[in-house]
Amino acid sequence: MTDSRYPIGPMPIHLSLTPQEREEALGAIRALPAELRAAVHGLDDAQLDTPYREGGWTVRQVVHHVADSHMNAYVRVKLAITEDTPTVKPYEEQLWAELPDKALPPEVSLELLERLHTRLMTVLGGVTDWAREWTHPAQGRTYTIDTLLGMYAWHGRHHVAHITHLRERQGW
Ligand code: NI
Repeated sequence: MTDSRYPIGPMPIHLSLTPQEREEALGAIRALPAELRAAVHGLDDAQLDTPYREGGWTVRQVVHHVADSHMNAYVRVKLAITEDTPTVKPYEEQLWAELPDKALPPEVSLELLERLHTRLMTVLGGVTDWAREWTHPAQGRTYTIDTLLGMYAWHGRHHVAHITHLRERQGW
């Protein structure tokens, strides 16, 4: 049985990646805006407002959530590069997903993600030390920029799969 919440399995937490794994993760992050755009292509408003699973976010909320999350990713990467073991700021993603911007057209967040990932990929292109650390206050341990790569490569695919699996199930 696959858990509809975790169509590609749980988020990986790696402290270091091999050069090959890093290239793969960078490729996934680079590809995400186009893959998310393709995942929602052609959906009408009623389809966009359909939960991807019972009790879950709508397709529209999933798209806006990816933008919320990856804005935080961008900030976390820049903090990790520019400060010594910074503590990142967690956020209440469920509450963020209920704010009034949840009703905007997905296009707003698709364009945001395209621009954001251009900047994120450019920043990542300058990283020379993938082991630079950061901490998460809830977990009380340190992670690395490699950890962020693995997390956010997974995160984009995870949410794209929510949408593509819904479309398969619905025959959309
Ligand atoms: Ni998420």
